[in-house]
Order: sequence, then structure tokens, then C-alpha cells
Amino acid sequence: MSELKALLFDVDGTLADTERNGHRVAFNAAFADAGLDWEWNEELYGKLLAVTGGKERIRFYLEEFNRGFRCQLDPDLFIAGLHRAKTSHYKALIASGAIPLRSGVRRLLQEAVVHGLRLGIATTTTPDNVFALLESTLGVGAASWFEVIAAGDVVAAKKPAPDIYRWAMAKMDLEADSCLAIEDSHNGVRSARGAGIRSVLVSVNGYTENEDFSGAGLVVSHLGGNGDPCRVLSGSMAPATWVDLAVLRTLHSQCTDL
Ligand code: XBP
Ligand code: MG
Repeated sequence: MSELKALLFDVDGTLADTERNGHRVAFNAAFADAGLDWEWNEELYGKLLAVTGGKERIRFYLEEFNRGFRCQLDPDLFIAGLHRAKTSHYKALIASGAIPLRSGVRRLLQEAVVHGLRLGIATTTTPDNVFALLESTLGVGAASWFEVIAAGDVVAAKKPAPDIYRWAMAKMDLEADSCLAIEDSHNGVRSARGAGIRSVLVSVNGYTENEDFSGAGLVVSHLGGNGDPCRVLSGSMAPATWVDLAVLRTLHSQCTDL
């Protein structure tokens, strides 16, 4: 059994339910700013989430859902400009406090800090978005709880590629079997497993609940807490009814003993 030394958290959908009423709204605001009649409704956005990375998602949308659009500018410059505007809208929305942390996230982070577990972030989103979310939900300086914030374009290949998890572990000088990844999506599980991380916890959300989480040792509805029990969708955590460090340590030993 390998000692659990670090928790590597995904951000969007895991720390907070940011996609439906955060990123999607910000994309639509940027499209409106640019005078485009593009409207990513909740259903379309769910399809677009198959592609991680906002710039990559815009390109996917044009290739798969709006082939008729003709761009006057260089497409890369056009997409980058839209994405900058989107990020500005998203940061403002997050700063307004519109998107809270998911149930149990603050509790688990604090428990990890108290017990000396190292924390890292491995996300596809833009770094500024991570700082905005941590500050608005955990307070000024909360980013310092995390040794590494591996985010966005710091790697060329985004999730499901393993690059972002490999980058985070290299920066933390950690072996994969010392880490446990906490994710929300199929792409995230593939990325963590592809980086050699064998203990993966998934907390699903409205967009990801029907995805394939093969490779995750435990899949729950949410992290939960006292009086807020989570539902176990795959794996086992009995007799616990919410995800705490003891549950994570048990999961880690089961997954790394194989
Ligand atoms: C989720 C993503 C991100 C966000 C949009 O990242 O795929 O692309 O949807 O953010 P994760 P950007 O689940 O890995 O946190 O527009 O900044 O990419
Ligand atoms: Mg996610």
C-alpha cells in the first residue's frame, strides 16, 4: 500500500458547479458582446462539454454545430479574442459570489490542511478563473492552500490527456501512487488514470452523472457532510455517509494495493 500524500482537485464541476450557470453564461455574454447570434443553451452546452478548454470548445462548436459561420479574422485570433471576453465575464460572475462551493468541499479541504495532506489543483480552465473562484468562496489567500495550481494552457494537451496531472505531480515532486485525484467527469478520470493515478474519486453533477467513470474507485453524488449524506453510485464507503479523509485513505489503500 502506498502512503497517501496529496489530494489533486479538479475545479469545474468538482469544487463548484461552474459550468451551467457560470462558464456557459459567460460564453453567451462574450458572443453577445461580439454581436454574434450564438446562444449556447443548457442542452447544447452539455454536448459541447465533451471538449475541454474554452478555446477548444468554441472551435468544436464551429466545426460541429455552426459550419456555415465565416470568420473575417484569422480563426485563432478570433477565438482567442472571444475567449478573453468570456474569461472577463466569468471572473466578474464568480466575484459576485454567484457560484458557491459544492457541498463538503470546504470541509474536506480544511480537514486535509489540518491533517497535513498536500493539496494541488489540476484543471483545464484558465488560471485566472481558479484564483477568482478560490478567493470568492474561500477568501483572500485561499490559493496558498494549494502547492500547485496546474491550469489551462500550461500544457498543450488538455483533459482527457494526462498532461495536466503529470505537470502537477512533477511540480510537487510526487509519485502517482502518492496522489488521489478528485474529479467530476469522464474526461477527468481518463486524465488522472492516464497520468498513472490509481485512486480516483468522482463526485458527479448534472452534466456528468451519466458518463462512464470506469477507472474511478468511488463515485458519489457529492462529498456531503453531517446531515447531508451522499449517495454512492459506484464502489463502497460504508459505514461512512459522507466523504472525509478516512474514506479517502481507505479508497487509496484499496486502489494502490492492487
Ligand atoms: C472544465 C473545462 C474548462 C471550462 C471552461 O475544466 O473544461 O474548459 O469548461 O474554462 P476542469 P475555460 O473540469 O478540468 O476544471 O474557458 O477557461 O477553458
Ligand atoms: Mg471538471
